[in-house]
Amino acid sequence: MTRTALITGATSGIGLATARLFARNGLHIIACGRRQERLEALAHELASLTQVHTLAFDVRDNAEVVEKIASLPKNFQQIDILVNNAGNAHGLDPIHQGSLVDWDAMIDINVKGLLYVSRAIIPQMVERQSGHIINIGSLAGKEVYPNGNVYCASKFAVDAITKGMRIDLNSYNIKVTCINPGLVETEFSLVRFKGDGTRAKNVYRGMTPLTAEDVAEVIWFAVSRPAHVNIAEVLLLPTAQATSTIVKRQET
Ligand code: NDP
Ligand code: 8X3
Repeated sequence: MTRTALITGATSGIGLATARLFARNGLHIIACGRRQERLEALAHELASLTQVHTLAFDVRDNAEVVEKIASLPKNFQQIDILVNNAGNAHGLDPIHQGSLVDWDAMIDINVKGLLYVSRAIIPQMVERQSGHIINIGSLAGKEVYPNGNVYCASKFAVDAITKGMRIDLNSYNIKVTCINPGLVETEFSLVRFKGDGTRAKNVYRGMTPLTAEDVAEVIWFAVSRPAHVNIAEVLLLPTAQATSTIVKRQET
């Protein structure tokens, strides 16, 4: 039977590339995000490849998360793969100067939002005793870098939640995977720097970052393994990146 994947943050970057790759491989897609017009464009783009349903909601709003998932039409109600990808960094400030609005956004989206979506979907996987959860963590969830403080904390939380899921869901035959990328050029830095395109571009200056498609390929590899294989976690870096702070750049 064709599997259905629900992908959060499918309007941009890693989530969008994953939706496209999953669709090319015939999976049915539930594409989520807040930007309705982008979801509609994606549904239109993928319609000739597979069955697509879109859900526009903010992962911060648990009532909306529950309502939207409950609204799925019958043929999309069974979710076999959950890709918890929605998230961003907001700001890059030392801890004593950080914005509380930015801190709330990162904790509410990257941590609580991932939990809300998971809580709404995992019970059906437990009942069926099958399913695969892919959490998108980060290199920032493995090491802390200057001014990364709360973003790193949110991704360390994703790492801990992933490990907790794997333990608690072990007896239900549910796979849990964490994909941890380093620098990926998406809208991520544009969001982090509040639309400042020059600052965002500078993050990737003089080096070749990962693309969203590079990450999507690893996600696809994880979901396409045989039933007895779980890719527990992957750390995926651009060749030019050794750690969060050691990046080889060609300076011009
Ligand atoms: P993008 O900014 O390109 O994509 C972020 C996605 O998250 C968008 O689709 C956005 O959709 C969605 N999103 C953000 N906030 C919310 C919200 N409140 N409710 C619902 N959806 C939301 O960034 P990336 O593709 O790079 O990021 C995807 C994931 O990858 C994130 O978890 C990020 O932390 C992680 N990551 C990114 C790295 C990078 O260098 N780019 C490296 C390591 C990890 P919309 O705005 O339509 O709601
Ligand atoms: C995104 C990668 O290094 O900008 O998680 O934090 S980094």
